[in-house]
Amino acid sequence: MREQAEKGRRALITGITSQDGAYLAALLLDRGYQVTGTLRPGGTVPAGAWRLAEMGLTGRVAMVTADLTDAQAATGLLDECRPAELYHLAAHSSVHSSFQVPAQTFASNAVATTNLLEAIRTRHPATRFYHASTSEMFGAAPEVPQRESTLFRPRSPYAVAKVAAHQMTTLYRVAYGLFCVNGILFNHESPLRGPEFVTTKIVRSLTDWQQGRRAAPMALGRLDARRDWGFAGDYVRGMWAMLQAGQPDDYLLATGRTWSVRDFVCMTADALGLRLEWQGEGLTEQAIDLDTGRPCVTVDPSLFRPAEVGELRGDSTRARLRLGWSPTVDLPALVTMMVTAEQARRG
Ligand code: NDP
Ligand code: GDR
Repeated sequence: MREQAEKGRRALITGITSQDGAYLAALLLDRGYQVTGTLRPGGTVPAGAWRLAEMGLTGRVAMVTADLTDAQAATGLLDECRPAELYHLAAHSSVHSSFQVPAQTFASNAVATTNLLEAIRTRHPATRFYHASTSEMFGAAPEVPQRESTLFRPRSPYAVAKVAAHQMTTLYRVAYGLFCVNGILFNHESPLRGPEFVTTKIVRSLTDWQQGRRAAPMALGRLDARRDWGFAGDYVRGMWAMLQAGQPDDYLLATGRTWSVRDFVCMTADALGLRLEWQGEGLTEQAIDLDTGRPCVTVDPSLFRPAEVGELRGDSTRARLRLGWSPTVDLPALVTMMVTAEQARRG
């Protein structure tokens, strides 16, 4: 682990308005860092500004606007901020919508990462660089659980772009000896998770249903998809630990357990006191609310992806052994946390 004092150390977080950006900024501020975050150009209020407000971070972090797909802007950003640690989180992060905008996704996720790596190589080689890699890169890999050594078989434009960024990050470590690491993070959620992702969609929709604010059933895509879901607060601790290690390397963070989307619906219903019964199968499958006799969950094939990732389950032994990292929140506790936060927001 590094010995230099953390107090006053400069950290730069691209995409600070992300779920992870908000948790990471809080962690770094607690440790005495000076934190700067990037916003993307356009719009007056960034989509994720509410996260910084919920975490009490508004005004405690410096903000810089930068288009990271522009190489000069990336270099200018590092010249201005001179970070000791750069956490690169900004990305087109929705797998589903990446099928609609593949070229934009590639620019945001792969080209932007390359621009930051070039800025480090040419002008700021002491900067330690974290890249937000993802379990989605494993895609159709037959190996379960997945490890750092598992071959990538990406199944979306998002994942293809992340593989490119991942391999570029590894290349800059190997070719130039820079401190560049990939954190291969499995799905992680929290009360700050965006509504475009299935966990928040389920929590919000079923809370609406339980409170009588929703009459129409919630339509979902693949109920059998299985994910290894953890808590974002645990995962940002792992990101930080990766940049404190003696040597740069890639690390996978996961809980090691996998659950289906259907399981997530059942846990959320339990947390809300809803009694569900599943009926039908395939496209006719639905969950009936036993108290009203009406369907509250149905399947909509328009929500299926052109290529799906069936099961993800990670083996984080390397991070556990070398970084001392382990998750502290299991999925039932995470669901309770998300439901409780959603209820509190509604007063
Ligand atoms: P979020 O979806 O919460 O936020 C995404 C961030 O990227 C926001 O700051 C957003 O800005 C910005 N952004 C969105 N689209 C673009 C774009 N086209 N170009 C540049 N910036 C953009 O992200 P998470 O916190 O969930 O994830 C953080 C990072 O980790 C991402 O790179 C994601 O791909 C990766 N990751 C996430 C995992 C997870 O389970 N959460 C797992 C593995 C990897 P704005 O506020 O303006 O919308
Ligand atoms: P994912 O997260 O694609 O894994 O990417 P998401 O929550 O979108 O999907 C998880 C699984 O649920 C299935 N699903 C649905 N998904 C959404 N969004 N909406 C639905 O209605 C729905 N019904 C079923 C999906 O098909 C999928 O199998 C997230 C993002 O944070 C990425 O940035 C990150 O890299 C990966 O997690 C790890």
